[in-house]
Amino acid sequence: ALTGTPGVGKTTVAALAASDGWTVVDIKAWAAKEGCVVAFDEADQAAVIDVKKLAKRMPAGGRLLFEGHLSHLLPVDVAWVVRCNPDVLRPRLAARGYSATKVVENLEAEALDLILQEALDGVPRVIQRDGTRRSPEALYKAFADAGLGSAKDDDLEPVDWSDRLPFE
Ligand code: DAT
Repeated sequence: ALTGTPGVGKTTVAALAASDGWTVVDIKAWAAKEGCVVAFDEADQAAVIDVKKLAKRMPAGGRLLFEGHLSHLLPVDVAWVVRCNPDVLRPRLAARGYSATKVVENLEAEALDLILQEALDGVPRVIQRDGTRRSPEALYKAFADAGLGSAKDDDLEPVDWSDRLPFE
């Protein structure tokens, strides 16, 4: 799984992975195709995906990379968690036209390690890398170089943006 808070750089890394031989599955598009988009959250302005139903439709084998901020909830072997300093993330989210509430929610999620914690709860091996000061190419390489062996330990580059909390 290639996961992380919206705006951290997942899609950018996914494009590089695709050109390096990975089969990339965009979770949102795949969920729509499988009839697993169950609602639209108006407040969140986001599709609600039935991840449990989607998990039952997981294709097997190959170098498959599931990309999206819910991908770590699928029964994957490894999660790549992309991180980004909230100061850098904020203008990216604002540029997407997100509401002020949605921007703050995502910045809080990033500073609280929300996706990392979820990934650690459910995925056998978690690799975390900070994309804040890395080019997309360097970021992809940082994940690819960590290897994939499911027996290996988690490999978490430390980040701490808790001093930025709270956001407004
Ligand atoms: P995500 O798929 O996690 O929502 P994205 O790949 O669409 O994020 O990237 C969000 C924006 O940030 C986009 O304008 C590209 C830019 N970006 C992504 N990775 C970057 C990096 N390593 N350095 C600088 N900018 C980056």
